[in-house]
Amino acid sequence: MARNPRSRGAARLGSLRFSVSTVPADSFREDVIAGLSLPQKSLPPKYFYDAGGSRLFEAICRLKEYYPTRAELALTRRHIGAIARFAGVGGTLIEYGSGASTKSPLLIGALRPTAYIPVDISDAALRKTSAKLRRRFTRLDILAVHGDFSQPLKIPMAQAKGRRVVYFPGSTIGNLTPEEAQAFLRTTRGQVGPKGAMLVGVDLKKDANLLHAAYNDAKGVTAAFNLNLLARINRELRGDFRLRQFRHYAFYNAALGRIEMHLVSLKAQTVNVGNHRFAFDTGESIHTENSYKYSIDGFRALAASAGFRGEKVWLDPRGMFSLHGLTAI
Ligand code: SAH
Ligand code: AVI
Repeated sequence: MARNPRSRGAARLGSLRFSVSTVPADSFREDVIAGLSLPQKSLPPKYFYDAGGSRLFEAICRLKEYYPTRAELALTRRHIGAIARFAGVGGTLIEYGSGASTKSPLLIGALRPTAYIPVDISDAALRKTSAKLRRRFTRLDILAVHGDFSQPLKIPMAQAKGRRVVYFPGSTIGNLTPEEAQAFLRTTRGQVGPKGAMLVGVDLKKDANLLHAAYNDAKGVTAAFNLNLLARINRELRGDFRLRQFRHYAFYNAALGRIEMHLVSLKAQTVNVGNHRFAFDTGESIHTENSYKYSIDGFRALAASAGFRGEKVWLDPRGMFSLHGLTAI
């Protein structure tokens, strides 16, 4: 007799579905024109991540100077049992800024969620990673959302069974201002509900020399990642930035507790983006990214202001990086 694949005892296969939330087609153009019109020119870091930018970020993660990925991976491996006890098994795992999902397989393996919802602005990274996870976790339902987490998002919550756990690794929260981070945490608190939890990877304050090295690597991969934003503007918005006439510049701003990345104009020049023209003085910069570094107590205070209790914190053996386990207050 032929076996019915749906009959009891047969392994149930998971599914892979994609949905699109908020990624308005014109927002890139509008944000670039608005940002380059400011007295301190600036561009939102979320636009780093086209297909090339996502690949460059993965190359950054492999650099010897860029410690966050290795440190977070080490702490996740070391504490995975305690992390799973904190987050609980069998619920729904929602990951913001999933990218290459380097650490999520560890979490999926230990938490055994019924559904995994990765959310990313990079369609290329989201598709590649979701397909990879689908092959590895054949029973898991993957509901991939291509969307911008700085805007209201439609997460397919109807399919979220059990406890909701939001995972936000990589210190991507550090790329938000503390005010934006607070608003994001508040929204997340609403999403997970009173019984939910959040796991947030947060880079820690440390010796400014280590920070400086991490964002000024010897191979120039971080510089290429930063300059790729201008190449993307040229390609997608009819820009004429000459990449050789801009230099990557990153430094630790101790007063504000953040790495700042800039692109500095090496000469007085004008640049066109579509029909818009922008003048640059020699040495004038475009501010492209902040990467805030927190103390453990500083991050707990931020989480508390958004309705989360800092219940647990795990560190890597060198105390470089933290993973916070938050529950609803
Ligand atoms: N979580 C991964 C990747 C971190 S890189 C890790 O820990 O290694 C940051 C990721 O967040 C990228 O994949 C990028 O595409 C995504 N991202 C950045 N800003 C975003 C936004 N506003 N909305 C959705 N995804 C965003
Ligand atoms: C994704 N994000 C946490 C990285 C960071 O460290 O702020 C992006 C990055 N920028 C330069 N190098 C890495």
